[in-house]
Order: sequence, then C-alpha cells, then structure tokens
Amino acid sequence: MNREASIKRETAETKIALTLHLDGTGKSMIDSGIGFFDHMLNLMTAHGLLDLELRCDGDLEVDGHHSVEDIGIALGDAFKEAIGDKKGICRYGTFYLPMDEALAFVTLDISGRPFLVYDGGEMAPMVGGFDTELVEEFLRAFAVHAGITLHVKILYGTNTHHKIEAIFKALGHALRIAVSNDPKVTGVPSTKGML
Ligand SMILES: [Mn+2]
Repeated sequence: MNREASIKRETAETKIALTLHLDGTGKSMIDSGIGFFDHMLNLMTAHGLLDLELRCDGDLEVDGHHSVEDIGIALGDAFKEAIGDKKGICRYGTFYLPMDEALAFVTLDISGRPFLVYDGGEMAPMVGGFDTELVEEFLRAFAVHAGITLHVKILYGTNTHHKIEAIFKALGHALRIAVSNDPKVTGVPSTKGML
C-alpha cells in the first residue's frame, strides 16, 4: 500500500499544493513563503521520515496567519487520506525532545477524534518573520483535519527558536512512531474495530 496523498487547495487567501508520503526518507521541498516556517516543516519531515513537497502562495501582505493555518489544513487532509484504513499501525506516538535548554513533549493518537491540547508557555512574539502565536494555529488545523488527538507541551526553556524547533522535531518523531507498522497488529488497532 502506497501511503501518500496530494492536495490542492485554493481560496481567496492562499493557494497550496502539496504531496505527502508517510513512508519516506525525510526529503522535503518546502516553500511556504515564510522562512522560519519552512525551517520548521523541514525539521518535522526530516525527523518524521516523511517526504513532503509543499508550495504555498498566500496573502503574506496581510500576515502569515492564513498561510500557516491553511498549510495545517492541507497537511492534515493529506495525512488523513494517506493513512487510509489505519490497519496495522502503532496508532500512538510519544516523544520528548530536547533542544539545548528547551524540552518539548508531544504525544498523539491517530484516533479519528480531532483534539488539540497545547501549552507552549511564554514565547517571544516573533521569530524572524514568524508570529509565534501561529504554532498553535498550525497544530490545531493539522490535528483537526488529520483526525488525530494531539497534545503538545513545552516543559521548560528560554529561547523561543529552540522551543518551537523542539515542538516540530518532537511532532515528527511522534508521527513516525504512530504511523509505523506493528507486525503484531493485523487489523485496526482499536477494540471498536474502527478509528
Ligand atoms: Mn533552528
């Protein structure tokens, strides 16, 4: 089974085209229009061993909000399509990731029940041209559209670049674990028989 999906999404605010492979090697070609966000998506795909091609032409003359949120939506839609019937997957993924002085915790469930719990703590308002409030907007859009339960917490740290980087790397690792195949799981990993 080829676990991949391509999404084209166009609104008055953003035009997005992306292709996601869940069983990749961590290759990416990403142009979101926001340098710091490209850096974060690159890290997520590299650490998640996903392959991601993504281009977004968004209304950055307004700010980065529409682009970041809509990329979350499109990436979530692609994930949901690519994961398919969820047979044989580990389903849960949990990871602690240190980045120098910062520590991020991410745990997720490919549950079909979209939910985000986010506690990023205090952050500087901007990193480069990226508004740090958009971390939560991206994660919520991704979790809702992917159909996953996602909990993200920064336990401690001081540098905002490090904190956000730790979140995206941890998310990559948690996804990598959750989507991987467990040879002992033959069907859908739920007592209900579906996710
Ligand atoms: Mn960095």
